[in-house]
Amino acid sequence: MSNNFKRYTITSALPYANGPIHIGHLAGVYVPADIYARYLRSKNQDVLFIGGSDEHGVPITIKARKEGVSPQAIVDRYHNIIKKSFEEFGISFDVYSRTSAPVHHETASAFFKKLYDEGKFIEKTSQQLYDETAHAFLADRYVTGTCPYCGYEKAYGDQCESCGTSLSPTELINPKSALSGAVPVLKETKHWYLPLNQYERWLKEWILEGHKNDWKTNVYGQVKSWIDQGLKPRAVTRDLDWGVKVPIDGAEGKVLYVWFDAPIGYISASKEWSLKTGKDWEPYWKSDNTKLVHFIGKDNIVFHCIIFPVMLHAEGSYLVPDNVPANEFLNLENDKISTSRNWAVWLHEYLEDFPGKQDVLRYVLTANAPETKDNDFTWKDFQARNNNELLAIFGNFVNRTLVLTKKYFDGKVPQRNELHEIDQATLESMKAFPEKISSSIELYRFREALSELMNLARLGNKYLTDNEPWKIFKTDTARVETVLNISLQIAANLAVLSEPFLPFSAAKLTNMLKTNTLKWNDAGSADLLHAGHQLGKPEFLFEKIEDAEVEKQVRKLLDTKKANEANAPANPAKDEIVYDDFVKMDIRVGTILEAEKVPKTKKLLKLKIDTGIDQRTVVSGIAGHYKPEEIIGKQVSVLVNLAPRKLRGIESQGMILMAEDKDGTLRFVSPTEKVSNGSEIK
Ligand code: B3M
Ligand code: ZN
Repeated sequence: MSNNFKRYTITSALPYANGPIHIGHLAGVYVPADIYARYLRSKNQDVLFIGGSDEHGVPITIKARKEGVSPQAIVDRYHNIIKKSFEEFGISFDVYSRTSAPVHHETASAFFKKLYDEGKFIEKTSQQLYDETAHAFLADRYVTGTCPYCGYEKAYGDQCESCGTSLSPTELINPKSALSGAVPVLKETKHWYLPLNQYERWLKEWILEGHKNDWKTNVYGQVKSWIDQGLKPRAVTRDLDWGVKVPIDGAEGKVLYVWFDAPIGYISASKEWSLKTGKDWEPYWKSDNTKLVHFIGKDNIVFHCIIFPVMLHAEGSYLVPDNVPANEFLNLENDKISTSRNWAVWLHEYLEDFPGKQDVLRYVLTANAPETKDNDFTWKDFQARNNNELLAIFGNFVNRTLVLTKKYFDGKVPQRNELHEIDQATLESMKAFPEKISSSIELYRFREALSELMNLARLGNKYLTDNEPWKIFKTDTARVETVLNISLQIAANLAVLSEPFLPFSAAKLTNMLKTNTLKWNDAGSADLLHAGHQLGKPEFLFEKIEDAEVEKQVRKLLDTKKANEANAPANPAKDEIVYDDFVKMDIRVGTILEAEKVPKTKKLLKLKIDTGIDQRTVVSGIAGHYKPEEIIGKQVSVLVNLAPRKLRGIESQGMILMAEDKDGTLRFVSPTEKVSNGSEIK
């Protein structure tokens, strides 16, 4: 570890307490943060790992309105669900707080008041969007509209989730109130703004110069484009009633903007920790020899790399982050994870369906972490990684080593006798792993670090398999003693080095080896277990995941998709037309006489249709919906005056009208009773 930091403050994005945690949150933020915290503790570093619920903000009040309950009821429900699921999943926070706590309201309003008293804000009266039906100003997610930068039609008033641009509500095109659906009007109101533009030079110096080599490119790139676009003053108050009240006269009915108050939640959580432990929180936020690291998802970069650091710098007594290793997004079965569409694997449900398998999910989410680009989680891959990696390599190696030691030496570590070349080479390789894994973790490359850990398990597995101690026990017991001694040293190294990634399995292995005092700096040694040391009872670290278990999960997602489609609103009507536009189309009833697949295509059928006018060929993209043999004789609606066009070399003279259902299924549009071919559809 090449630095002189005396302590580490690790923050993880405070999840909105308006829903449970899903695998996207874990992969993006909480598993990497936990690996980093556990690793540093194993290196005997002084760590403060902070978590908590973000309980203000419009997403919560919108949910409360929808359910007809108070925002406090919403946050109480989800704060407890989230906190419990983190605990069960082994996210080892030193404190897990919440921004509705009094300590946070005190801390956040004092922070605001200090900046206000020192004149760090700009006070501005402006026209804001107002919903006259709901009698409410429309801040942030209370208003949606089209993003002026990328055209995304469901952008929020404070941020476009599609291109990440932070917005102000009046920038939205065709804004619509999320409260009443009304088109908002403009109404005068006063707010306080953080003049980010005044800190441009400082930000350029601190980040663009100071961190161009050690911040991840996805983070550095987004920050640079933000600064290059030119920073503008940012409103830090809102006309809302749920949040931290603005602590100055003339601000009745106003609260701190959630993204002003939430990051201060890290500080108030530290104060809460301080009250519980008696330790002083200030060095973790104010001493130069503290390393502050924010773990977040990419949609939070601007708040953690620009806005919150400007707040801390403007306040004057705080550190700014040494690094913000934001991850990209994790998708699920090739679709964006979405709370509103329930397209997610919820942590609390995972823990119910896969009890005791926290480490399997930690492993898969780290191995597939979206560290530099969005990545995908599939249940097939989850099963494969468990069965082919954790079970077949790590688990198999450990189990064979322990079972053989029990069988041959009554569970006592045998002595090491004369070393063969393979023994020396193996021990040499083993020695290098702590540093390999360490250096990847220090660079926040947790996927890389994990694959190195698995390489150590592979080394042990190969060493044991190549030496086949079970074949030579009777003829060369001394050799078996050496082979198992070395295998046990590798197992003991795995117990230490796997702890940050697989804490539950590491604890089990540590218990089997009876090595609970070992820490990171002990790893690499070939003498972690001395001859004669009594081991515990061997037990399985992992078990096979059967097809049925993952098929159940995939079915659950497909049912969700179907339910979404069933509830999805029909597409909005197209622009209005006049009667003359309609009468141009000549639609007739026809009967399908012949049908065959178009070779080398999956979608096309070639049909021969009696239109009552003539018999003609029409090529139609319905092969995925109808079998040729099942549609002969069916009556269909045919647009007969559509200009002919060639499809895969076949001239199609018209088009069959199809009804496309929400799930994409295509169905003929046919008369309910038989009519003559050529009947006009009007
Ligand atoms: N509540 C999480 C999000 O944007 C947000 C993070 C706050 S960290 C201070 O989903
Ligand atoms: Zn956009």
